[in-house]
Amino acid sequence: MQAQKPRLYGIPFSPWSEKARWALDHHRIAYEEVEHYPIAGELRLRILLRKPTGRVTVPILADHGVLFTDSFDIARHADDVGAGPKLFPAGREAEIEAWNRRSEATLAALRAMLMLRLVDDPTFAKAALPRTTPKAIVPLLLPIGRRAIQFFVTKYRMREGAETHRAVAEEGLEALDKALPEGQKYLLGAAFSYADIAMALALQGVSPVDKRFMPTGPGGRAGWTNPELAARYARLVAWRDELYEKHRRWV
Ligand SMILES: N[C@@H](CCC(=O)N[C@@H](CS)C(=O)NCC(=O)O)C(=O)O
Repeated sequence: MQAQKPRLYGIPFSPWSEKARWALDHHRIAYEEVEHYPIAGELRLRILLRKPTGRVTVPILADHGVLFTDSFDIARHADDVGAGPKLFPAGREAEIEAWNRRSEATLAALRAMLMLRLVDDPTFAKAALPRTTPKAIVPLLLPIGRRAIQFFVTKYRMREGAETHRAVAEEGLEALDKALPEGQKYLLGAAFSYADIAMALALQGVSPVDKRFMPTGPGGRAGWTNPELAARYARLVAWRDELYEKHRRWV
């Protein structure tokens, strides 16, 4: 009998889910993907995690009865069981953890900037409705789409510290810029590691990666691009693109 594959609950266009997918694919781990739909899928996650209250997020990896509920933990697990070169080289764990914290803060700030910009945009409200919604009733359901986005804005407390998101995002990008002097390919120096994956994905809200690698979410390229930051950090976007071309394998 074939052993059951691990299941990855995730959102195809979410940078957090992509971090987990990249680590699993790097290690050639076979898994089954289960698409999570924000809001509509919340109850299923609560049942899976047996967590009736508090915040639930994806990615989640269910591997033979063990649940890994954060992209970082999924990547560590992939490194423990996988076949590819280590993404967490011995002795560098603390450094990688610090880059991951920076990636989280930068991404959360960029996501908040993006959503607060689009919360009143009717096209974005439309994208929050299930893809199968009959065209004729879309206009009637737009207020629900809008409420769904507002729920998301509240869930991640995006309005709190609305003035600081930009500074937080810039701090993360500046740190990355300093850590990668001209010609340096990897954050830890000689080898590709999870620090590179974490920070490459932090750029998803500056300028999304080519759609060969992952889809761009609701709002499209224009919505996900921050033109000013993309121009200022063009060198980092180019670094990210090169990293993808060289290291993003998929199964
Ligand atoms: N620290 C977590 C953060 C995950 C996170 O923020 N996930 C968001 C990504 S947009 C999510 O689950 N959104 C869908 C939802 O809230 O329903 C991780 O790295 O896994």
